[in-house]
Amino acid sequence: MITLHSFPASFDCYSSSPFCTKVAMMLQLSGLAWQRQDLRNPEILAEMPHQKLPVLETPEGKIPDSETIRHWLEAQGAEFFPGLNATEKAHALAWIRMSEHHLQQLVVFARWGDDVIWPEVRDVFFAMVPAPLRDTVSAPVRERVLGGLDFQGMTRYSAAEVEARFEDDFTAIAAVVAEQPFLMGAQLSAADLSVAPFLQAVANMPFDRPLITRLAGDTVLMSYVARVMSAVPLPK
Ligand SMILES: N[C@@H](CCC(=O)N[C@@H](CS)C(=O)NCC(=O)O)C(=O)O
Repeated sequence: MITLHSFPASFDCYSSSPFCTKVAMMLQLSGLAWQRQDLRNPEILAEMPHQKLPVLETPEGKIPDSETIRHWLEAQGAEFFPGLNATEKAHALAWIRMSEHHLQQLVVFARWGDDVIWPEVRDVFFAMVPAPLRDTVSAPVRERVLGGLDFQGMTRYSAAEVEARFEDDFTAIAAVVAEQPFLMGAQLSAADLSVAPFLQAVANMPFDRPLITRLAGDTVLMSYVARVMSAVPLPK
């Protein structure tokens, strides 16, 4: 059976990683038999091809990266762009890249970049580490994550600039899904499987912080996320 190596659930999301949630939804849509294997020991990551998750364990070996997994599932017959022509598929790909390379930074920034909520976030993500050791164990990981955001440039913006950047994304997505059920029209596509989990990952965080409350209070975007999630129910 195919196994999805995933990060565990957090903040009422199927996985703490929107990339893992995306792959779970693709697997569900593919109709293949699959099972979930949650990472409980961070050292197992070192055994993964990119030292990241998701990874799909298949009869052909371990496949890392949600987009490579998408291509593998498509080669097995799955269709994630139903009824779309080449131009529409190009637009869908742009949504995928927007979410996985920009909204992804929002998720990372909201979780790891906020000193006020960090102790609570740390206790969720490092729950497998005994409480007295959590700070020591998480500190170098957080430093690496924030280093990535700094290299990319996100941490060099003011708070107002960060909010404005993501406001543009929220406005763009909402403009489309206010008019139609899914990003590419009446039918769910790969674009939704990327965008919705990233929105959900931020909105589900139970903290009163500007970007989180802004997103969680957006009825158009939250109805859209709920629509996508209920279109592909995932096993608990
Ligand atoms: N491009 C990859 C991104 C996967 C990714 O960034 N996974 C993160 C979790 S959201 C991860 O495994 N991080 C662990 C690490 O970098 O140590 C994909 O599409 O699967």
